[in-house]
Amino acid sequence: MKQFHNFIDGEFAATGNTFDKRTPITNAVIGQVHEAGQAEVDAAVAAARAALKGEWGRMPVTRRVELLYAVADEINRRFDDFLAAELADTGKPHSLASHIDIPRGAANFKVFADIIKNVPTESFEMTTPDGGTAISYALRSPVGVVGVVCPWNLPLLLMTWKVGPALACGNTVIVKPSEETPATATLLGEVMNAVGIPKGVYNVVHGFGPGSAGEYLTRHPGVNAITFTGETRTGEAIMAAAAKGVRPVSFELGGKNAGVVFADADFDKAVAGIMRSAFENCGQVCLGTERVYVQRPIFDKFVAALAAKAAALKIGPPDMPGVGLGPLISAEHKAKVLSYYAKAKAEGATVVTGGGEPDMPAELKDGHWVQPTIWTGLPESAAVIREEIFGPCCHIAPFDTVDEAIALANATDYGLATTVWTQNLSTAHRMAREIEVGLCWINSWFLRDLRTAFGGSKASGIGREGGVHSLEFYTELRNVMVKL
Ligand code: NAD
Ligand code: 6OD
Repeated sequence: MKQFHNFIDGEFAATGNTFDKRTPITNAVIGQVHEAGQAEVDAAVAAARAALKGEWGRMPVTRRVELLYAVADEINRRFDDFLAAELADTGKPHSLASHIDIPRGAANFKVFADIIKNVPTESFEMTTPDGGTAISYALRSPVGVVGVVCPWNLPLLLMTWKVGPALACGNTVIVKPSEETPATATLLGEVMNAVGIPKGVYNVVHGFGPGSAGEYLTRHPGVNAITFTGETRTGEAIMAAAAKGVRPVSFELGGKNAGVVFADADFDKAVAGIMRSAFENCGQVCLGTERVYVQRPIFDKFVAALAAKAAALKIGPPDMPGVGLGPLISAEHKAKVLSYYAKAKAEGATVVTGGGEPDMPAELKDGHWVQPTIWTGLPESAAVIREEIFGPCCHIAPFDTVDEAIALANATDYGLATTVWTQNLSTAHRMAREIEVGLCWINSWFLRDLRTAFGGSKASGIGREGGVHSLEFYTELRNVMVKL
């Protein structure tokens, strides 16, 4: 049985307390996770603080950059190990993890190594009141020990998206992976040791949120800043914890994103794009579109085309040939998604396709499978249109005008992302300006350039990470004024 140990001060450490890790493919127990208590979190914080004062804290940026490149190269060298770990933890299709999750795990180190090496700080010359000259310049220093609290949907991608810039900026980190997906954060500890990242720079504590490692870490006074990806409600709890000591937070939270398809869109590309945005990763992507609005002249044709593709998705384990839909992450999450499937029916939805559980072969019966589901006919007040489900489902409604599409897209407390499909430039730019989101994709979805700002508006987050924007969170600027 695999053991998922905490990784503290460069050592893998067992604890007396373990919980089962089950694979969503069959619900079988595949490992034991060693839950960190207060003592382990204290030890991780002490190690991370000590590392700031040691070799890591004194290391020239050029050496740090070399080490981060080495981390990326080692992830690529151990690509198959990371892939196997991610597939066992999440059950997602092999093609998805091998094209997106694992490559991004490596890219997230390289891109921020390049940025820290190349981005200058500001400098100003001024005339002083006595007619002399002064020059001011800015120094960037690390914020210190960063707590990194992660979700389960893209475990390696989202964890390294924060660890990469945090380390590039000279911080030390303590990662709290989701209790559902402990594997790749643990494996990354082996990579850190292999390439010579000093002890205490990268630490991992396993466990849950409240009353466990998540709460102990975010409440810890030795943690200087907290970066978190997960549910908006969890963000509220972490923000309350961070208030003690007035510690900064960076939050990437939930969404209830709209996909908007205009009648002039390239029809096939729009159908393919919305297929991805609604069903990729079994709908467990914060950027996904559970609300789709289609302009009336193509509404019926679009619903029929999307439904045909959704119904044809092959449901199964990661290595099944042609698989397009894996399982949901857990029995608990499956129950939540199915409860929304029931609510949609109760509220009078037309179930265009899906709406329940698929018939799976005996050996997979206990996995967390649900059907890809499309509804129409609900009022905007319906629960499945208002609340984040995080499953492979969407409601499709017709609209007539650009104004109406904007109003519908904005009628939510969230503001993470949108995907707009049109060939009319004016419409595209107007939508981009008027939809209240952090991320607007035109004729694309989840197309990423890591130099750009990433984050959500409204209840979908606080702050932006990505490119130079990550430096704003992971460093402190000190202004130095020199009177000549
Ligand atoms: P979650 O909020 O339940 O858990 C995320 C992490 O927080 C886990 O590690 C969990 O153990 C920890 N946690 C929970 N309660 C805590 C507490 N009180 N104190 C400290 N830590 C605590 O989220 P999830 O279910 O793992 O992930 C799905 C959610 O994440 C969805 O809402 C999704 O939209 C969101 N998400 C957002 C983004 C984004 O970029 N905006 C990306 C991915 C996922
Ligand atoms: O691509 C990224 O950098 C990112 N943070 C993606 C988030 C996906 C949410 O599920």
